[in-house]
Amino acid sequence: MKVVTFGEVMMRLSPPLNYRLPQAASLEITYGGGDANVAAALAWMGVPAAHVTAFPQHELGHAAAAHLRRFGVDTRHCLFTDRGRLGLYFLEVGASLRPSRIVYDRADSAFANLDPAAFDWDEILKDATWLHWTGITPAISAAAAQATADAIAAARRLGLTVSADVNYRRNLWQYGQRAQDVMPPLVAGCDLVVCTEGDADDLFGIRAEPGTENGFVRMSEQLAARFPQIKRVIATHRRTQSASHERICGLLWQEGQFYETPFYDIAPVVDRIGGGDSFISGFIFGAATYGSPQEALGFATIASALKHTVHGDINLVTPAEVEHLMQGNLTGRLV
Ligand code: KDG
Repeated sequence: MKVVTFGEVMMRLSPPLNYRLPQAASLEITYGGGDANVAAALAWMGVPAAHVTAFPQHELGHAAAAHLRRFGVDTRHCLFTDRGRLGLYFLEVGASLRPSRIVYDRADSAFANLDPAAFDWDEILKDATWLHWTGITPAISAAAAQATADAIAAARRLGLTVSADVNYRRNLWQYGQRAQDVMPPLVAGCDLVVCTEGDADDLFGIRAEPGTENGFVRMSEQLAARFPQIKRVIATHRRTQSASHERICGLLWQEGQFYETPFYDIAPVVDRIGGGDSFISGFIFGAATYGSPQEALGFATIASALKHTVHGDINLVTPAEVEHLMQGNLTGRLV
């Protein structure tokens, strides 16, 4: 198995502890991006994984690439260009009733300005088995959306499994094309999607009651009817109690069958960024490792729950740590 992901990587800057941004005298640096986080979590779990992106051709771009390599990600197909900057995002970690807050500073990035013709997807994907992308990627620019379409088309030609985390970020779609027009043909090329009932409504006009099992099943059936390539739909349902207390369960629809996990309590939440990326990376790992869909879903949900206890964007947990909890060594609370 080899997984390839495609999308922007940003520098993440956070004040220490629970300081607010205007108070911060120093900012801690790490790097992340929805798609890259999936590659890094998989590489950390021992699955060959490559990330493809465009970085600026200077120390910051090279530092971001080195960060991914540190966890085992293959960055050999990344472009280094002089067409823009490294995007930044500032993260204030929340506390109690105050939720986390993100401020983006990512306009004119090397990724937004990428040249789609610079990626030879047949070459990049030639020894891969799985392509994963998120809805963040085509939101960044028309060029990024074109490159996403090219990657999906090559993956289909080469017989890869294609997955997407639909992840509709309304505030990112600013380049003049509508997500409602761009996303459907991209999602049509996917075998597996992560999708919430809210995103299905906003993007595809699919109505289903949010946050309920029936709503999830109804949504999944409608997604599969509209996009016949889709065979599996996964999602988490969350019950956010406070900035430091989350409850999540996993749901899977697979060719007409429905699976779910219990709710897991996570308290205290150390870092919720990348929880969704950990869910899909866990599912990719679980689907390749276990015979049963229920086990794959269980692995994904516990991997995602564990991510909330790990600082940074990337889920640095091992299969053994997840499996230990899958074997019932938990009390309903992951602390
Ligand atoms: O899923 C985590 C991402 O949101 C984070 O890594 C930053 O890619 C990012 C984005 O665009 O918010």
